[in-house]
Amino acid sequence: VSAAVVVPCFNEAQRLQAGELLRLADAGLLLWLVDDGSTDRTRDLLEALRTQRPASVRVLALQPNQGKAEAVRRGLVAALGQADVVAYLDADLSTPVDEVFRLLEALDEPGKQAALGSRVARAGAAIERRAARHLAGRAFATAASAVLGEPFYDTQCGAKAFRATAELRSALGEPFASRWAFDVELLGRLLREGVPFSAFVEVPLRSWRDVKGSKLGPVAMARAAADLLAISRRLARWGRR
Ligand SMILES: Nc1nc2c(ncn2[C@@H]2O[C@H](COP(=O)(O)OP(=O)(O)OP(=O)(O)O)[C@@H](O)[C@H]2O)c(=O)[nH]1
Ligand SMILES: [Mg+2]
Repeated sequence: VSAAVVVPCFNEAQRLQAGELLRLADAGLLLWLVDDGSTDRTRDLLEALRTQRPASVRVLALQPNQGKAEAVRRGLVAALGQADVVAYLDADLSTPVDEVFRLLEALDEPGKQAALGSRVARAGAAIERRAARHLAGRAFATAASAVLGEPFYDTQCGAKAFRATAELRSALGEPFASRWAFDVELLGRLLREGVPFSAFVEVPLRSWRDVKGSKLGPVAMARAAADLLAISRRLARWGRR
């Protein structure tokens, strides 16, 4: 199976870990690095990676900054034609590279179309999230699963993989209305396209950590909550049709 991994990058010059990212390329995956209108040296760093692995690294440069939702969507659309499986991964590697391989393995199970990293704090795993973020994240995830009408445990993890199906293509057909809760919108769109809940699998991560330099503050979190309401209304409207 060929797989492509989209990494959205906005001013990531400080956090980018070239060596780790290249492990994906060296494992035979196609890397789609999306520069989301960065104003630091991100673009140069991404181009340098492409020069190092011309066969397995692509750079998509968006200008000006579009936001993570659009950066991920554009990357996935670009990757769709070239791979059987497309994934995305936060540039700060809060979710380590090795977990991507576990997501891809989960998609090998018959009938699975989407594998979602799930930050389940549990014995035997190292899920390091500050208490406040953990609580805010749990509250958000609970609301998100209510909106979707299915018991997803963690909609917001920045690592997800999908089979490149016609349903995915339609779900990515137009920009997300939500800038901050686009993961929820994407899952909602897939369900709406007829992907059964049983085709999703959440993979409890072995390791995840908060990486310093997050650009998501309380304001963005409030916006994400507001986005949830809007997504809920849109899904309800669609349900009535
Ligand atoms: N904040 C932000 N991130 C962007 C944007 N465009 C792309 N990204 C990427 O989105 C990913 C997540 O950004 P982070 O700043 O780490 O967000 P975070 O607060 O850690 O959020 P979580 O990891 O989802 O908890 C990174 O790969 C960013 O480079 C943008 O416009 N704003
Ligand atoms: Mg992060």
